[in-house]
Amino acid sequence: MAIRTIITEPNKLLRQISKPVNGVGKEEQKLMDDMLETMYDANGIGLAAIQVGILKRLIVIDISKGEEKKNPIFLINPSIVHQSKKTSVYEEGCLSLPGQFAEIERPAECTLKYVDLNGKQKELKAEGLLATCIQHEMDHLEGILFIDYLSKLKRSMIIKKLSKLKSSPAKL
Ligand code: GNR
Ligand code: NI
Repeated sequence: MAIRTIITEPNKLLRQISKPVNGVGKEEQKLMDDMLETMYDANGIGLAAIQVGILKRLIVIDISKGEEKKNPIFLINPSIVHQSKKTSVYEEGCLSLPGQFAEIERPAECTLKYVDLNGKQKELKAEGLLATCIQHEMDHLEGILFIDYLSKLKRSMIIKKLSKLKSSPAKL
């Protein structure tokens, strides 16, 4: 296992569309292992491969809290088959937008199809924080970030802040 570097905005890679994976082999398993370790190290609840610079439709998620038993979820080539009309609002953060948070409205429930670490087709119905996290991660696969749901002004302010942060020697 290894911790990989998380790409932050502004970076063109974060706007790329990730490519479907053809089967689950050692390479994918190793990468998802690294992604999980990288996510835990950064205290995140989800991570898409594109955030470590790999254009593959791979996601790791674990919304368990500190004391609780770890509960990692591995999603390969996920696709949403149903989203509820009912929505919910969560304050979202993103490891690729360090220090930035905003309330985002999304469908409260979603059902998805995906391939698991063993290459098996699975279905999952999610609600609450898990549903929000899944949709946030699946947006990454399409090159979408949560700031895209904010006004143009708010979005450009956040990007400006982050580019300043990158160029300043006193980095966070
Ligand atoms: O760590 C994360 N927290 C979070 C909180 C609310 C909604 C979504 C997320 S995902 C984020 C990690 C991340 O950037 N995943 O892409
Ligand atoms: Ni994110």
